[in-house]
Amino acid sequence: MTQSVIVQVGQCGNQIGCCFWDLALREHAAVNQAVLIDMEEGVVNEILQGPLRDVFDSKQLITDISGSGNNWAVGHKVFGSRYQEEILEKLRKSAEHCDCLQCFFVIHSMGGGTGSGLGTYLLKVLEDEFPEVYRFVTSVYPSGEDDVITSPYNSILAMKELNEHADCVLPIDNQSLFDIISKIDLVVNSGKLGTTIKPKSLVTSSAGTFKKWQEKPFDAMNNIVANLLLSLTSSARFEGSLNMDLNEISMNLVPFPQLHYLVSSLTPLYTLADVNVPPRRLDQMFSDAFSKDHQLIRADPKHSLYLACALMVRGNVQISDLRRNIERFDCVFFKIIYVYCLRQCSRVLRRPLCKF
Ligand SMILES: Nc1nc2c(ncn2[C@@H]2O[C@H](COP(=O)(O)OP(=O)(O)OP(=O)(O)O)[C@@H](O)[C@H]2O)c(=O)[nH]1
Ligand SMILES: [Mg+2]
Repeated sequence: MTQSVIVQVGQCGNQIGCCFWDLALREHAAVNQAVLIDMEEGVVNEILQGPLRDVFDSKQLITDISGSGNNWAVGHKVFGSRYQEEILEKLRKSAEHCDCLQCFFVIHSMGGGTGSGLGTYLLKVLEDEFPEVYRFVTSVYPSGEDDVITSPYNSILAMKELNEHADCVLPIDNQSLFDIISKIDLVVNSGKLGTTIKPKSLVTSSAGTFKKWQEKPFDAMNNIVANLLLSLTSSARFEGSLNMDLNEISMNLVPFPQLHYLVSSLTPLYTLADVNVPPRRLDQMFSDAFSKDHQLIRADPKHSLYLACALMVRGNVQISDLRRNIERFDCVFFKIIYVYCLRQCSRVLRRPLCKF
């Protein structure tokens, strides 16, 4: 079985990371391989005092006091060179614990200083030090109304580094997360919970919000991202003869080295996740996966072209139902489709279809 080292950089990276660990630990108690980095202490200290404190190795944390002040250059240039050796040493230590290191899984935001500046500096360091190990990056992009005034500049500067030094990027748009949460709030507050949104669905469940007693502004949004990462990594976290590694996903979906940004979507979002999915629900889930309402980044692929597509299905799903749906969509707009089916996290079906 392969392993990944998770690198959580900056406030956003650490908050989403912890939400993800909370969910992952519910699924199975595993050995943790994570390095937590933030150039201010607040978020990491909170983690150390919270319910996840025993999950992280206190020797694998790196913090400073001032933060990067939402300045990409401070994170990249100042803290990058100052902490390079210390960070590398901790990354090497984590890597040594892995029998078969599959990838570095970096979580950060684009809009601040540390995650954006230092996070992307690390990608170059990882590339030099571990050229064979994939760098898979989850990047949170600022919304139009972001209160960090420098976020557009930080994002552009970080984007250049992602282009050059990441193997695969999963962009998450805070605006999309906000829209999903707003839709939920609207329905929940109108008292009409039922037909579209069920209690304990992915977005209304508090699982993954590790500080339930004191909800923070990003908790609900982070819960969605953590659920996406949970599904994405499930194939790597559970044993299974046909399971996919994360780097295999990138290998199949990235046609050219710099075309490495994936549009992600998640379903069910509004209804209760069910292990035994009836065929009609499955059909709806397939349709939802390609609708704008379920995407975690604002894009409309229906008006463009899919170069490659991966569908990761968890639960007790019949292969025949999957085939039927692939054929249904193949006619509409797919050029190439790869399907990964995860049956209770233990089986993956891979079936490339080429249609030109
Ligand atoms: N989705 C999400 N976005 C966040 C979260 N925390 C911050 N952000 C966004 O991230 C950007 C700010 O970056 P932060 O991660 O706070 O900054 P940082 O990396 O800690 O860097 P400095 O604080 O400047 O040292 C803004 O666009 C915020 O909207 C979070 O927990 N979830
Ligand atoms: Mg910060």
